[in-house]
Amino acid sequence: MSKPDVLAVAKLHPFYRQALDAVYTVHELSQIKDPAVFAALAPRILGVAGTGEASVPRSLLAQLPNAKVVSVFGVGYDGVDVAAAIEHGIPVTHTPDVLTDDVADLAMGLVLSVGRTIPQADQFVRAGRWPAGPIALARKVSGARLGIVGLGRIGKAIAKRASAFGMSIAYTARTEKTDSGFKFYPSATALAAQVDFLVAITPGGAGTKHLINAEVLKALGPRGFLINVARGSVVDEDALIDALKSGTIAGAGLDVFANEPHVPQALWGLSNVVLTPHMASATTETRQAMADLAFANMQAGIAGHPLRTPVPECATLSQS
Ligand code: NAP
Ligand code: 8YV
Repeated sequence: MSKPDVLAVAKLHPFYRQALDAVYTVHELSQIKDPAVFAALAPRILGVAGTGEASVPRSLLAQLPNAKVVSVFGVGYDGVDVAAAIEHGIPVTHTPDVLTDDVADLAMGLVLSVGRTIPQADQFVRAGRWPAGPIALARKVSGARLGIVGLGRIGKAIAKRASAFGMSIAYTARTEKTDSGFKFYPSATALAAQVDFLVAITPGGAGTKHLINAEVLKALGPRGFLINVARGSVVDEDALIDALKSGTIAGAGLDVFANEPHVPQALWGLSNVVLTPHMASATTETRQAMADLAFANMQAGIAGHPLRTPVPECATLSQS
């Protein structure tokens, strides 16, 4: 008997792909070049598999009359046109919580890396420069002021870690969290002016595009560091490059970029940045947990069972 068909709209992580392959026939959208072939396949597609960065536009959803779920391997789902998915009665799921610890760990790793210049120090030793004299002094992290842009699941986990470093914590978000015990600022600019390290950890998409702009960077100031573990779209990358070059801010730790996997060459040569390749959730343990959850959501969606983790906008849709 042939296996049910699902559509992969991005290169899937092997853990997710292998789980899907065992039960479904997985068709890779990027490999279907002939519109007639796609038109013939489309009515058979029961589920759509994507990643946190994958694009699932209205035009694609409109061609999948029998799709029952979009299962995203990632907590962010800014590439999915959720309004269109709801209109077509296709619930969207994602993988919250299981990656929170890892992303918060990497955010703190970047705070420590930029503050204490750990990657630069590694290069200093490897380049044989130590015998010629000591490395330049770094910045103290313990006790410094941390600002979190987006106090959600991951933002709170970052705050927990930073508290253990004796950092003072403030934040901005769409709404004040009075039970958090942290000081709220109504804008990223107001927050940036009061902190040493500013960490962006919001969703991507239109609502947060260039939330961190030239004005925010100016407020962060020449002793301030920016950490971005959110989405590349959240930061105005051109303004950031200008700010890093001119000394408007002290430095940056960046896990996400506007046009991944391409990182502007202007950033490569800057000694005050630490760059990582969108790897905040990339541990074996977490990627397995994400794959298990994304697969469970796919199976539940196709079987018409309750979804494990629908995105908030689809919570009611998935119950009907
Ligand atoms: P979450 O629990 O939904 O938290 C999102 C937070 O962002 C909320 O506090 C929300 O404010 C805030 N926010 C949304 N729009 C905002 C705006 N315009 N201005 C200020 N704050 C805003 O999500 P999460 O699980 O923490 O994940 C957050 C994001 O991290 C994901 O969507 C993804 O983009 C990113 N991420 C990146 C990686 C990576 O590999 N680098 C891995 C995982 C996640 P309210 O609470 O007031 O609504
Ligand atoms: C993943 C992410 O790297 O969860 C997210 O939103 O950005 C990351 O965990 C990504 O989804 C996998 O491609």
